[in-house]
Amino acid sequence: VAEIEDYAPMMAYLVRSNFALPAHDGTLAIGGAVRKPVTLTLDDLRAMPAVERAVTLECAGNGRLTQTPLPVGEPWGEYAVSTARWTGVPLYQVLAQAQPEAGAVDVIFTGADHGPYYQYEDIRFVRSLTLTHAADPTAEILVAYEMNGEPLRPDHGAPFRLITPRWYGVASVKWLQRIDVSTEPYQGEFETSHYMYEWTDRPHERVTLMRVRARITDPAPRSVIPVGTYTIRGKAWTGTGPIHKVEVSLTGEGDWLRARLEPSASPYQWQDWSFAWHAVDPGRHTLRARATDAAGNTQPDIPIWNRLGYGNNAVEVIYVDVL
Ligand SMILES: Nc1nc2c(c(=O)[nH]1)N[C@H]1C(S)=C(S)[C@@H](COP(=O)(O)O)O[C@H]1N2
Ligand SMILES: [Mo]
Repeated sequence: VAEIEDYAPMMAYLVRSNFALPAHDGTLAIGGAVRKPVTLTLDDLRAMPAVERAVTLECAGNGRLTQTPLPVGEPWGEYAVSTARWTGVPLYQVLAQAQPEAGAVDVIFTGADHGPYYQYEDIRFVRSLTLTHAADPTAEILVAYEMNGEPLRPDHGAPFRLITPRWYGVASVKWLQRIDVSTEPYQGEFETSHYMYEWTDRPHERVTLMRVRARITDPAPRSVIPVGTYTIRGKAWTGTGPIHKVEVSLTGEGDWLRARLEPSASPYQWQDWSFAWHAVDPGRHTLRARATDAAGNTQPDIPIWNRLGYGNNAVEVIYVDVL
């Protein structure tokens, strides 16, 4: 999919790591509640049939800055989402080699990175998925070793990482070092303490699927455009896709007009949308874009506040001047 490169105008590919770049010994150990523990190298993974998937990853802290009061955490403004082509082997095939035991419930993924974190002197980056999800061929989770046709770069998790489609980026564990099958539900720091929605009015929830969201990529906020027809363009994505519709509002009043939506180029990749705006009135104009997905989810007008500021998918509002 050559056009992946063209997405660069939206933003350089994001890098988000909780710790310093780790050393990795080049092996991936699969153990725990399995009948046949195995250790694989990059060559072993490359010897298995490769698959390639275009996947959009968004950091769950994307857009945190627009929440009031400002939540704690990395102050992501608007740029923590991107799409790349990932090559690797299906996770279910890697798991099948080790033969999970009957009665196993969770699969624990350990990254090679570690360091001080809140009350911990030294903690590793660890995340889990249920065995049902991890071993489901249709979930299309990858152990990926290439990004856009190049060996994975150190920042992005070399030599190999998990790519978990539809979920926020945190579920795509980089510098993957161990996969352990567990007969107990896993309760790690990075899924039960951080990466939790701490709602004010209902029970806390784990951060899982990406929430539906549209972004305007053109025009840029605060730009000046000439009187005439201007094609507004953007991207829309969701963890419960595909996107069903994108609407724009041009007055600040919430009079929603249907945008043209391109079909998905792949099931896990953002979709392009556009709207031909007859920008005939000089002056300042407010533009909004709102997506609705196949599951009927749409975007709120105001971010839904949670203490750690995750999953902000409020409608984007920009203004431009027509001259
Ligand atoms: N081992 C490890 N994997 C990790 C992280 C991390 O800190 N350590 N950060 C996660 C988060 S929060 C995000 S958003 C994505 C970002 O992936 P990228 O840096 O390749 O864009 O990696 C995820 N995988
Ligand atoms: Mo993230």
